[in-house]
Amino acid sequence: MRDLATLTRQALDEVAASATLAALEEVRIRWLGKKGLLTDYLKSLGELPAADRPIAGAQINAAKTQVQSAIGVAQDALESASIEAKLVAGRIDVTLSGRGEARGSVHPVTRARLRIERIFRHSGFEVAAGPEIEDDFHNFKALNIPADHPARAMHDTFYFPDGRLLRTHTSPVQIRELKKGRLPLAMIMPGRVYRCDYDMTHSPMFHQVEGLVVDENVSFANLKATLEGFLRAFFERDLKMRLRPSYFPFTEPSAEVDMSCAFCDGAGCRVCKHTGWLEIAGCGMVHPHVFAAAGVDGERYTGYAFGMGIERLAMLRYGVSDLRLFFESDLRFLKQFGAV
Ligand code: 2U9
Repeated sequence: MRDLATLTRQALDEVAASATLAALEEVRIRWLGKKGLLTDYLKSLGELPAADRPIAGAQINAAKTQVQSAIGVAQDALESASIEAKLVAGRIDVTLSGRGEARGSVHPVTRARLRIERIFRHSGFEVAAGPEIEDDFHNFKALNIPADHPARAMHDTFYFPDGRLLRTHTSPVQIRELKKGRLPLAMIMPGRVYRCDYDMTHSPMFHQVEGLVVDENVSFANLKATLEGFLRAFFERDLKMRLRPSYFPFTEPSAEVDMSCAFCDGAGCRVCKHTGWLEIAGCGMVHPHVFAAAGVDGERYTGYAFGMGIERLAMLRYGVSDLRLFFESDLRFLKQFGAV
């Protein structure tokens, strides 16, 4: 048993001297492995008289445990040291100058939208958003477009098998806002809309901004002033505006909005097809049926609404002649638009 004390000391010294995890593993195998020195020692118990075996066995096992736990402690220490060394070696110098610092640019449609939002916020409007997947009620029924209404044919709608649909205009957002019952309100709702239509001048996804103002005594004159103020701010031009009577199911009376051509100042050019005017928006006073569907008291409140296509506004503002350029992701086109 004196031998055992010497062996244990020797094993512990070797553990303490192991400078790497690999060296430590070798020590473990040499002492505690299947053919290890302490393991062999345990096997030699058979040579002892039967009466001595239990005590000797317990002593050898205690020695094994002691060596095992010393190995565990050494292993933890070596592992921490190795992680620490890796962290030190891999330290990143964040003060070094970067590579490839080319700046992206803002998409012209986004740029136009941000410009629209800034102008309306400036005159007290809030900006609201809503879901692009809508139901029949919010996209059609509440907007005075019942199932058999001819206006349904004009909105070439994408339907899901369960009857839901991709909104064909941002008007359902206004219905959702009106249903909240917080009046008066002045809001614009910019967003993506979808119509099953694709040619030179139509894309299945495009962007609209609609506006809604509801209060007591809101008038058509207020609508006209708001639109004229917006167009002048957006185009930074002393342009003229005119309204032509029109029809929308959700407004009454309704009008189409023309502005004097931003390219020729009304003199006539290719862009305005020599009329001097560009059609830019639709508008009107909120129809009583719409107020009723959204739970608004139409005896007390009146409201105006308008709608515009953001791509069209962007084309006129930035001089883009083809709608499809907005959707082709051609970097040569997109790179011409800087930061906002
Ligand atoms: C509610 C009540 C009324 C929104 C309106 C238009 C007229 C309009 C088109 C312009 C070009 C869509 O992008 S476009 O194709 N929009 O002409 N939109 S009035 O009227 C509403 C909306 C919501 C509750």
